[in-house]
Amino acid sequence: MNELDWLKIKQMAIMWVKEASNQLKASLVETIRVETKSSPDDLVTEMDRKIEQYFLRKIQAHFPNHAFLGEEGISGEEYKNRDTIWIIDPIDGTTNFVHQQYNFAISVAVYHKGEGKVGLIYDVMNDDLYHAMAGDGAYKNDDRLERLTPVDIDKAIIGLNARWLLYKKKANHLTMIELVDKVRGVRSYGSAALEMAYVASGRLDGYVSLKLSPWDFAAALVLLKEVGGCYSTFYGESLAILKSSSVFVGRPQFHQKVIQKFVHKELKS
Ligand code: 2AM
Ligand code: CA
Repeated sequence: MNELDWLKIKQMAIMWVKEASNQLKASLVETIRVETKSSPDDLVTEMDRKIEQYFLRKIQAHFPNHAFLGEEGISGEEYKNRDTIWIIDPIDGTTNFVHQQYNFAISVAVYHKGEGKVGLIYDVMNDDLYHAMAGDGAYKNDDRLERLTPVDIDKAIIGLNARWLLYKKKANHLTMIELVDKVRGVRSYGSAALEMAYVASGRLDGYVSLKLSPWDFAAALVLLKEVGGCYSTFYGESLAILKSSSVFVGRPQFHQKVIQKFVHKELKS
């Protein structure tokens, strides 16, 4: 197989995602070991590590020249100098996985020379696969997603974690509060990847987080690009695919308007 046959790569990735999701579902009936990482709210389970290992083994076996970056850091630092990189979150929404057994996703992206080629976000419990390949459109299962159209701020529903409304030294809680006040509704599902898949499929009009990592957003950007969705940091800067940062995604025009109205005002004051 040609190493850069993106359709084949996408099909293989889908097969692995489905197999990994079976492992995750089977684990829900067992007692899962849970630990904390950076804070008491930042959870990791043995399943996060097991699923990441599973993908790493598959990718090493089939694409030994590709690099691998996963949330649990099993691959180390070797990802830096390769053209093609797989960016994987084995469980996005680990807190939901542990506490609710619902609203968690597997997120898989393949980037080549910095460009998103394949993006998959799999809603495990609903059996909904959001998938895209560069230039080929984005899909929810068999349905092609429509191009996103603009929406007015006062008619928009956005995804936002309520913690960003709290006062913290570096956070922009007043800007967030103002944004929450002006939109029509705010939802919080607890899985950044799923929430951005909802933006790509039109269920949400925007999603904002003040801190995400590549594995949280890499696949979503591939989907969003295919439907004309906009993405940047919350300050309107381009996202660097291998760096953690704030992330703001949304419908065209709505995205720019929010940055102009709320963020730029805050930066000037
Ligand atoms: P995770 O479950 O893969 O850690 C929760 O609002 C969303 O933010 C989830 O998608 C979660 O991804 C992500 N997130 C990123 N960094 C986080 C952190 N340090 N603690 C908790 N959630 C984090
Ligand atoms: Ca995760």
